[in-house]
Formats: sequence, C-alpha cells, structure tokens
Amino acid sequence: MSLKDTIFSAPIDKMGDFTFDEKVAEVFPDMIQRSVPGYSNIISAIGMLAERYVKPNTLVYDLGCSLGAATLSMRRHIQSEGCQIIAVDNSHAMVERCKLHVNAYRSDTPVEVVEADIRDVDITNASMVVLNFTLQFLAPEDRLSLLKKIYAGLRPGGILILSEKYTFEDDTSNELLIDLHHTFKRANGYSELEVSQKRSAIENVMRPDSIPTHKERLQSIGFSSCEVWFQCFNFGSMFAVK
Ligand code: GEK
Repeated sequence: MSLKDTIFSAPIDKMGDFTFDEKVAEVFPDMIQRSVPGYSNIISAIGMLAERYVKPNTLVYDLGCSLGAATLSMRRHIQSEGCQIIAVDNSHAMVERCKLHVNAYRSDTPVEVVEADIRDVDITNASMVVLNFTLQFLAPEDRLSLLKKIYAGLRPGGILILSEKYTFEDDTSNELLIDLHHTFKRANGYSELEVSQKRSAIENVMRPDSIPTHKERLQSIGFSSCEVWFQCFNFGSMFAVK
C-alpha cells in the first residue's frame, strides 16, 4: 500500500517548480493513480504489447521509469528468451525505490535500473521502447532528437509506446478536456487547492504537445504506423512501429 499524496494539500506561499524528489517518490503510486486518467489500463496494455512485440535476444527500454510500473508489467508478460529490460530515470529517489520494486521478485527477464538522463542513454537492439508520460517533461527542443535516437535503436518491426498529456488546438475542446481532468482529480479526493497548486507547480516543467504534433514528428522520423490506441480526457497513449 503506498502513502497518500498530500503534497499540495496545505497552502504553499512560494510555489517552486515540481521535482521528482524523495517526497514525490514516496507517494508516487497514489499520485499517478489519482492524477492520470487511465494509468492502470495503460500499464496493463504495455504488458500485453510486450508479450506481442518483444523478440528473443533483444533489449527493452523503459525511459523515465519512475518506480518501474511499466517495467514490471512488461517483465510479467515477456515470453521471449534472452531479453533484458533497461529502466532509466534521472531521479535518484525514484531509481532507489525502483530497484527495491524490481528486486522484490525473481524473473527470467533481467532488469537493469539505471540512474541517468534519457538523453544520454544509448539505445541499441531494441524491440520495444516505452516513454510512459516522460517525453512531456523534456524541453520541447530535445524531443525530436530523443525520438530519432529511439528510432535508430529500434529493430525493424520494433515498437515505441508514447503516453502523454495532450493539448488540443480547438480552445473549447481544450478547456473542456482540462476541466474534465480536474473533475476526475476532485472525484479522486483532491481538493480545489491541491488541483490548483499542482497546476501552478507543474506548468513550467511539463509542456504537452497536441496529437497532430506527435504524429507528424513520429512520421517525419520514419515510423511507418502510428496511432492513438488509448485516450481518456487530455491523456492518452500512442504506438509507433518502425
Ligand atoms: C510510469 N513511466 O509509472 N531523464 C530521465 N528521467 C526523466 C527525465 C530525463 N531527462 N525527465 C523526467 N524524467 C512512469 C511514470 S513520470 C510521469 C513517469 C509523471 C523522469 C522523472 O524523474 C519521473 O520519474 C518520470 O520521468 C515521469 O509508468 O509523474 O507524470
């Protein structure tokens, strides 16, 4: 059972930018579950996709792995032999806790948890790469080069899973979907103050793209098939196959 996220429950005088520190890592499962619509469905489906796409003797990358939820889901489902999952995060607090989660069970598929910036990690011989709500935290000017590196490191037929919060070009749709997300958070027990303080803290560190921007970028890199396979309000997940 993870601790309850109360990080933004009391008024904060001087709001700093949101960081993935010890306090966040401690409550992260509760935070992401109550904040990201469809998170559990996406984690389960990432396991199903791993079963289908991970080929023998290849590598699987979970970039921005946090506590390793996607890694654990993939590890449970991978049937192919000779594979390894490389789970990467640049938050020390996340990596330390991720190692505990990963080492709590034995499995045929080894997992290496690496504390590093995903922009500095080599990607090779990959049959599956997961960016589950991570790309949005990268500076917009760094997104294309990361995706190009992933494309180059994927084997033909390999798959990228890219889950993100989206913006929408039509103002009315955008406002409605943002508002539905806030309603979702309030229904999950977050107060008005928590919703608005989190919104201000995350504004500078998370700059979402629109679905067309994602698709055009992936297609321009060379991915042959990309589609949104899940969406709930302004959150969703795409696949892109090489
Ligand atoms: C999950 N995928 O539970 N290099 C490495 N890690 C980074 C970087 C970077 N440049 N920038 C951000 N991160 C997870 C959830 S959370 C999403 C991913 C959220 C890491 C950051 O430290 C954090 O752990 C993660 O990306 C984003 O399936 O909190 O909304």
